[in-house]
Formats: sequence, C-alpha cells, structure tokens
Amino acid sequence: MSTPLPGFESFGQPDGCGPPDSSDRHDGKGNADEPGASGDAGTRATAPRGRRELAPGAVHVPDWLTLAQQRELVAACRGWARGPVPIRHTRLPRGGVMSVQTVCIGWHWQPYAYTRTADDVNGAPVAEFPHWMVELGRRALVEAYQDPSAGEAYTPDTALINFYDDQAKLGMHQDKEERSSAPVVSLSIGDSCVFRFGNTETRTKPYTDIELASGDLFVFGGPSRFAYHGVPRVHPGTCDPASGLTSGRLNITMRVTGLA
Ligand SMILES: O=C(O)CCC(=O)C(=O)O
Repeated sequence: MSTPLPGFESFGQPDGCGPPDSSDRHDGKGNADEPGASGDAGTRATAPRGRRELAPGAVHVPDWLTLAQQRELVAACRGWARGPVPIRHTRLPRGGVMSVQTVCIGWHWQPYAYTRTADDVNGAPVAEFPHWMVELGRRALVEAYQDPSAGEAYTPDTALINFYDDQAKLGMHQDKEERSSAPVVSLSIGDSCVFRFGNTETRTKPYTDIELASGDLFVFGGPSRFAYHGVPRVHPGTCDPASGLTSGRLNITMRVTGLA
C-alpha cells in the first residue's frame, strides 16, 4: 500500500479554497495526447483532442480547466484531505482496501451508502460542499451539453475526491448510491489516465477507453448516468507541475445525492 498522498500533500502551498476563476480558460495546456477508441488500457493512442460525446449524455471536454483553476482545486482538495475527515484508502465490506485514496465533501461515501459523518474513518462530520463548487458543476454541464440552461436545475451536494498514485486503479462500477439521476461531473488533474466508460448493463464490454488528462471534464448523465466506468491505469510522470501536482492524479466527481 502506498504512503499517504505522495506528490499531493508534499507539494505546494496548502491554503486557498476560493472559487476557481473561470475567466482565464486557456493558460497553457497544449497537450495533444488523446483517446483512442476502445482498446488496450496499456497503450496510449494519439488523436486530436476535442469535445466528444461517447454515448448519449456522456461527454468528454478536454482541457476545460485552466492551470490556475487546477491549482486552486488542488489547494482546496489538500485542505479537505487533512480534515475534518482525513483522506484514506476506503475499506471494502469483504475486507479489501481500495488502492485509490478518497476524501468526501458534503456527504461521506462509504460502500455502499452516504452519511453525514465519516463513521468508517473518525466519526467526524464531513466538510461542507461549497457554493463555488455548485457553480463550477453548473458551468460544467453548460459546457458539456452545449446548452446554456443545462446547469439551471443542477445542485450537486457531494463530491468524491480521489487521489491515484502510480499503481492505483479503480474497477468497473456504477455510481448508484445516489437517489437522483442528475449527471455526474468529473474533473481530472495531474497524471493522465485511461478512463474506461462502459454500458449500463454489465461491467464488461462493450466499453470505450479514453485518456483523461489534467484539466479534462467528463460528464455522464441522461441515459449514461448509470453506466459502468473505471480507471484501469494511470500514466505516471505525465502531470505538469503547474497543475499543482508533481505526481499522481486527482479526480473530483460531483454528484447529487437526493438525500436530505
Ligand atoms: O477517477 C475517475 O476518473 C473516476 C472516479 C470514479 O469513478 C468514482 O469516484 O466513482
């Protein structure tokens, strides 16, 4: 098992939880690696990076976050990773431990439920879900669906913040603890990864592998909301330190729990 937060806790200044500023959209990331269509999680395909709808309701928007926004999000996540509930490797009911490290805001996720306190960690109430994050989620939907009204009814109330070291991976799963079918908004920072997006029936094929890189947005809603998805591998050494991370990958998924 990895040490906590290599490349995450140890780099940069840990303060700063303000709203990522959407005014400076394209401040530097010019990476041209991309997705392949379905395939081998070990190979990196190259193709033009552009907005792409993988399936109805499932949209990949490369380079959506600026480097400044990425740094602000990393700083905010570092704060949440310290507490009130520290980031941890989630324990699974059958005794396993996830290789990914996770901290939650708004609601605490543990397999397979949301609670207001982190009963499987330290019992503390989770950090509140900030309004600037709600607004970021709304802007993400507008961008992904190319619809100015797409974010109007969207009020995410939880986010799972996952940190992946070089070896971490996430098996195919559905996000289905939520009692809402509102879209999931996913933001990636740091090392790129293979993101596997499948179907709603089975965790096996058909699926499509794409590369999620630092700054990328991925939204899945509508008919794709309950599609299986996972991260079979991270590409170590691909992150730009200007993102705020010197190694590893950070992923934030905003969701609507439908809980009160
Ligand atoms: O890391 C990712 O891109 C996906 C995260 C995810 O699937 C989850 O948190 O449920």
